[in-house]
Amino acid sequence: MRGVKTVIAKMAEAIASKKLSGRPFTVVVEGNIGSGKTTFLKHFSRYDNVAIFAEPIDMWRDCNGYNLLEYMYGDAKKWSFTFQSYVQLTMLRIHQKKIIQPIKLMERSVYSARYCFVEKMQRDQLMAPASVSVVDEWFKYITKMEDTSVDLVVYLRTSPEVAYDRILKRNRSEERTVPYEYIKALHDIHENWLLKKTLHTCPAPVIVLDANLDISAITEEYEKYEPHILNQIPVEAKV
Ligand code: DCM
Ligand code: MG
Repeated sequence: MRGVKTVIAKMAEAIASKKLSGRPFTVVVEGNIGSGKTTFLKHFSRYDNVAIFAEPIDMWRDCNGYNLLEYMYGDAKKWSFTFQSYVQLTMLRIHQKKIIQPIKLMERSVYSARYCFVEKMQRDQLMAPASVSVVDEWFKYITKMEDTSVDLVVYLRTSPEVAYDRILKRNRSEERTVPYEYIKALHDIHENWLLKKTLHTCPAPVIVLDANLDISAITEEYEKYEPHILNQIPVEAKV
């Protein structure tokens, strides 16, 4: 009888561990606008064991016909709350997506939405304190009730100048009015959140990549960090 109890206890323990619960090793790619997240995701699309989820920007551009991204950049005071509410919903849906692959690679997360973008809008008073508190109540509920856990954060670290230059070059219509100061402030927020760890909380260990490198050199940088992502080698271990 005792033996059976021990076996059951051991099984319960194993089921509780993420391997048997079926949760994939979840990696989120974070970084400033223009830091090269899409290029990073493209690199990993060659691996069959990785399920890739780009940011749902097409949904933000077309919420039942409304381009919320355009509204937000056009009149931030009026639309930031609406936009970030929809970002939170669409990001949650990606966190919830079930996959068969052992590794899940996501572009951004509910965490950067709250800790970087809502943070910036709050500081600029583009979102009223009451609106921020509504976002926060949803955020607390979502992260408590749903499995939004993350195993690894990949921080694509750029200088604000490089990120801004790339934004100008890619010329996304909604982002035409984004000033350099906005990118610099978002840079500082990312640095404080993921590098200095002085802002909010980090959802997982962080690896920092030099994302200033141009396209010809960046593959080598990606490959250097691949073992952490593909083989789940702990961040502290040298690769
Ligand atoms: N964005 C935002 N708030 C978020 C996430 C993204 O305002 N929570 C904006 C920043 C960019 C665009 O959406 O304009 C996403 O582009 P990228 O992936 O290049 O950063
Ligand atoms: Mg992108």
